[in-house]
Amino acid sequence: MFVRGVLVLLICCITSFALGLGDVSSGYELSAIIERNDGSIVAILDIIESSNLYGPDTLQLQVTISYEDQDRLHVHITDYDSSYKRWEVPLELIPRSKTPGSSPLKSHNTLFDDASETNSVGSERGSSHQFQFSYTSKPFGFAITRNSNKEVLFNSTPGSSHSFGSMVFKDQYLEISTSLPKSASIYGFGESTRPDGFRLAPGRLYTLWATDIASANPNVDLYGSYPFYLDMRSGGLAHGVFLLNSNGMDVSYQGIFITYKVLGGVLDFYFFPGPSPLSVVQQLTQLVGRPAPMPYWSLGFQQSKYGYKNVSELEDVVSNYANARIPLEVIWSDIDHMDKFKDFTLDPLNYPADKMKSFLEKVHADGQQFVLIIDPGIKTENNYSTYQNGLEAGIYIKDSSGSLYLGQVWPGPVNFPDFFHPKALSFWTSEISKFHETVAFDGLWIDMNEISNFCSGITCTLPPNASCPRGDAPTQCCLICDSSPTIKWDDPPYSINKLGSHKDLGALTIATSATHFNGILEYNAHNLYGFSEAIATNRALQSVLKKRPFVLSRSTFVGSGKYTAHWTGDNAATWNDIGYSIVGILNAGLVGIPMAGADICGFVNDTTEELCNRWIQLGAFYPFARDHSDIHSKRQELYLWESVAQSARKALGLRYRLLPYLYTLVFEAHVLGSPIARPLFFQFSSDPITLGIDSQFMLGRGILVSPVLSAGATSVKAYFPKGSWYNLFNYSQVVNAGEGSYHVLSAPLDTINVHVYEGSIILLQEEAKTTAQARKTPFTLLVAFPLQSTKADNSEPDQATGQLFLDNGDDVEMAIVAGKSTFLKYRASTLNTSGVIRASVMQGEFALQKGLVLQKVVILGMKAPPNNLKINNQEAASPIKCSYQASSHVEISGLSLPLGKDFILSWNTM
Ligand code: MIG
Repeated sequence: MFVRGVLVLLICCITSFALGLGDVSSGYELSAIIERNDGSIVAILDIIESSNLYGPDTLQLQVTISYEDQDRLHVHITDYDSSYKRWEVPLELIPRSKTPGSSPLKSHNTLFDDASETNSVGSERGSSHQFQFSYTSKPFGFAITRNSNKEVLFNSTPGSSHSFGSMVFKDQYLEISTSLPKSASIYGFGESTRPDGFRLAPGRLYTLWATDIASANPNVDLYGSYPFYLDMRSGGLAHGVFLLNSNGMDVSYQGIFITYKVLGGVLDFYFFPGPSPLSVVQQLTQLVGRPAPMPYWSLGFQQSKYGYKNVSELEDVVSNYANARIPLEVIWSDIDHMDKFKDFTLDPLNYPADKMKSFLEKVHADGQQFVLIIDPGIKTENNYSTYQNGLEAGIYIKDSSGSLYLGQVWPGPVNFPDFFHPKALSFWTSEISKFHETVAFDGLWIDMNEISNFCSGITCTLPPNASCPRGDAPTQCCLICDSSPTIKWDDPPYSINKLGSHKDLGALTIATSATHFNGILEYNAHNLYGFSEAIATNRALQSVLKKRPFVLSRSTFVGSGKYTAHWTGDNAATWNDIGYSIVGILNAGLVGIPMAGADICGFVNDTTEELCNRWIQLGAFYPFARDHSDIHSKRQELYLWESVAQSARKALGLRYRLLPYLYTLVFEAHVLGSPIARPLFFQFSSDPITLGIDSQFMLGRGILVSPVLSAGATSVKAYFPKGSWYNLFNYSQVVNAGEGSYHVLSAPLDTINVHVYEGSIILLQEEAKTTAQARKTPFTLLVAFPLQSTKADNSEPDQATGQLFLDNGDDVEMAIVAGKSTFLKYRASTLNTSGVIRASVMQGEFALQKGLVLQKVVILGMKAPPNNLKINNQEAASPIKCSYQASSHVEISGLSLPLGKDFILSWNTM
């Protein structure tokens, strides 16, 4: 060990460019640098000394550096020989242009108060860029520095400590590193299950290769791939780094550096300056696409199970929810309804079309919804019209011999639609449309899209005369497969750490030598399959339903959020998994997939009463809230245990009251990219304790959720950043956190702690069985002031702000449009003995047409009951009542203020 260290040191002292131990290549040197008219810089690099490890080096590279916008620096590195085509993520998936256009970020960033605030923090905004780009010539490396404080954020030049090697660029292997200060907190590189927590732990390798492996398995590459990280530096400044590359990769985080080892494509980096973590996500989603608008109903509670045997089981579940007085919005169907697991079919015995029809009529009449599953594998069967239609359209993926790639999933032998094929969308839309005539589903669930395959083979064929799938073991491969790699795409020189054990790229999926339209290799496009299916499914649903689509996808990529919601896959019913779920949801929100959830009560294994009880308390505050379990697991509908039912009524009751707030977050996500569920540091980035907190999370800016995540506990130790926090269930049990502190809160079995933060204004409605019913109830405006004003002198008022967005809930467009939606801002302030709440309407017509009314105002943090209450400068009179409750909580009831009109409510406590 010792000798080795000395050796490395000597080598790098003698020649800075000779290979160090562990280096793959000597790196490149700058040969020319050109400044173009459009302000971009092009650098030409030559290899210093070529090596053959992992294949021959690309001898000459072209680096293009451009500021596409104040909020985005783009560094693109590819082969200088432009006739040699390297793979890049197609523009159809992530549309991007080189010219800075008018930015939606700017037109919306005044809607939500801190969005504009955070964007102005960077002092250099307005005229110049937030970053500085610099480079070293030999070996070539580049650095990105934050202009405002000269902090180096990214630096790929190997340092004297030689902790990482030079940049490598080959056909099937790219390597680049950046140094980091030890104090940086790094987040991202999903998707995997993270016992370490949300903040990355030094020493870990993150492998990005979409794989159908249960999320119950920690620290392995799961269903999605997110080559993005958020970097939090001291003082709370944030920036983001996105490597727009869909190839398989290993990302190794070593505390003081990150190394990417990528199987192909180009090095296509985007740097986002923040400087707040929220603005980083806004900047990222401005590039990759803003999250899809979600139908209002998708915020309701949803029940699913793999293994509902027939229509009457579904009926029972729905009516049991009603009988137990637990809200149920959506009933789901897994692959159980299919005829022998074929997409777009119904099992004639257990799910006959006529029974489904009358079941769904009732579901819809009761204001509820129905979502069902489709898998990508289409059974290769002669009389199966879906299969034949796909054949005619010629849209199936091919193997390396040019035949259709034969895989095996639930129905047995299948071909897979290629969603890159220009004819795939019309095929998919037509199948969805025809099936919708039989089964009036409201949304679609796309599973198995990694793509999952029960066989692993370069080419597979059907065994003669054998039954496939085997009835006793349907998941066992029954095809005859040749799995000896014949070409370089099946067995690249560098092996990523797939599943933690360097499994073949083609294991559990299709061969990487398989081809899509135009010869696109699965090798390159593998991580994008779920993304491409989500786009097609979203578009198909929209044209069939003529409404806002709801899609739930298992496999996702950065940018998928523009089309789909996401769940974290097959977790387990354990106390560990309930905790991991928060990190999974935060990781999706970080890359623009804010509508995320985990299977409530756990998917594999049998849940327990206590676990399910705690899980519905937490799950009630997931953006996407669905109870789902495996065919082998015991039933876990919430009404099965009285304690769970009671918790569900209580926690979901609050969720339904919060629907206007949650829906406004959906809108904010759609126009700005902001996550719905956020880590605490998104709001309190200058408080370093928040950087490590992931057993609690926030909904938007104003609500903190502090669940119980361990067995037997009846209290929870929770961190409260500085200020006053009010329990949202009863407005009492105020936590006054001073400058930020841990508090032990009581959490008996029926209780989850949910707090609202000072400075927030939140719109509430009433509890109801469905979101449609909840939408008919009157509104309450909740205003939270600090319990004790912390302002030093008496001249500055305490402030609170909030917003409200409302529309039909399922129009295709979600936007502020006259007559179609309502958007309001609320602002309140209080000083000494007087206070005022103002509603300013940006669009009010929709709310006026619907006759929506504000009936109650709750003010928290009042030292004394208000006196001299005035509404629009008129003395408030009967039936308006004002009561002062415990814990400085004031309730003004009997109001009937139209929601779509401005108002001023003022008081004086003298
Ligand atoms: O091979 O459709 O993650 O939610 O219940 C398993 C059956 C296929 C995996 C999904 C899970 C779903 C299950 N599916």
